[in-house]
Amino acid sequence: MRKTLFVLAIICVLFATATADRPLASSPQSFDRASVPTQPPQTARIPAAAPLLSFDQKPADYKLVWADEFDGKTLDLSKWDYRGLGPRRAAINVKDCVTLDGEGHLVLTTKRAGKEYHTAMIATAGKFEPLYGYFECRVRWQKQPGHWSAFWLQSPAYGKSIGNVAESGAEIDIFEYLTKFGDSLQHTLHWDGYGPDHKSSKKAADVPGLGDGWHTIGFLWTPREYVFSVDGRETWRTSEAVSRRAEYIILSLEVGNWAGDITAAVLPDSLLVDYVRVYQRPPDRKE
Ligand SMILES: [Ca+2]
Repeated sequence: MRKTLFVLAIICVLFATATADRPLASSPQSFDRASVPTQPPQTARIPAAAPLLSFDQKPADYKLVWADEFDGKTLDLSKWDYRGLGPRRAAINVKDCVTLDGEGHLVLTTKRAGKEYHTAMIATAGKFEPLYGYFECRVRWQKQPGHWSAFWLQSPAYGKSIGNVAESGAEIDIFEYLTKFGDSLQHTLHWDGYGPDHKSSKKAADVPGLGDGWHTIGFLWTPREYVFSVDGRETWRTSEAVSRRAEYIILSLEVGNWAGDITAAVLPDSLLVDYVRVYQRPPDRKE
């Protein structure tokens, strides 16, 4: 009997050791973990696509200032407008390609319409134009070639003052996803207009498992730098081309050869967006 109790005690000690919280060894930076005390420890075996296992990238004192959870049945026009209705690249932006599925998701769709292609773009221009903050969205990618999805920020003064990106702002592509990228997406910055002075910088983020399922894309914008993340893991940090003016949010699908041959696509095909959330430091605290 005493031997049995001794063995049980050893098993308990081993179990407690094995389940103790471990440091996030894969974390490339010191995110604030204090705000997510209930999340389980990460292990190398958790696939990147696993939901809600990532830790919190936003600074601890940031507060939610704007969000769309897409819980309604139609696009909330107090927050968004249809953007660029009409021809754009190799498709036509139409309202009908922007829908909500009634299950909490925005659905941006590319579809055939006779010999044309219809697709979708929405923006918060004139309705919500934040300066700095932490931006996050949760998405499920389109599956077909010939179109790409993007979550991006654009400046109303883009390119107006060449050589002064702080004043003019930048196009900040928080993500661009093409199915041909597979388990990779692209973060891209554009500034100094789209003409001869145009400049850009980009980073491919390779994340195992990225091609399937739902993913959370984060972006922290401060006066000093940009920090991008995918599923809670930092993927790019740069102080290049930092905009210091308010910008608006865009969600889009675009049709073009960059993404491959749209004639080979099985359509309709959609990008699903679970939410867009924006957090900022309270105004009484200096950014
Ligand atoms: Ca939702």
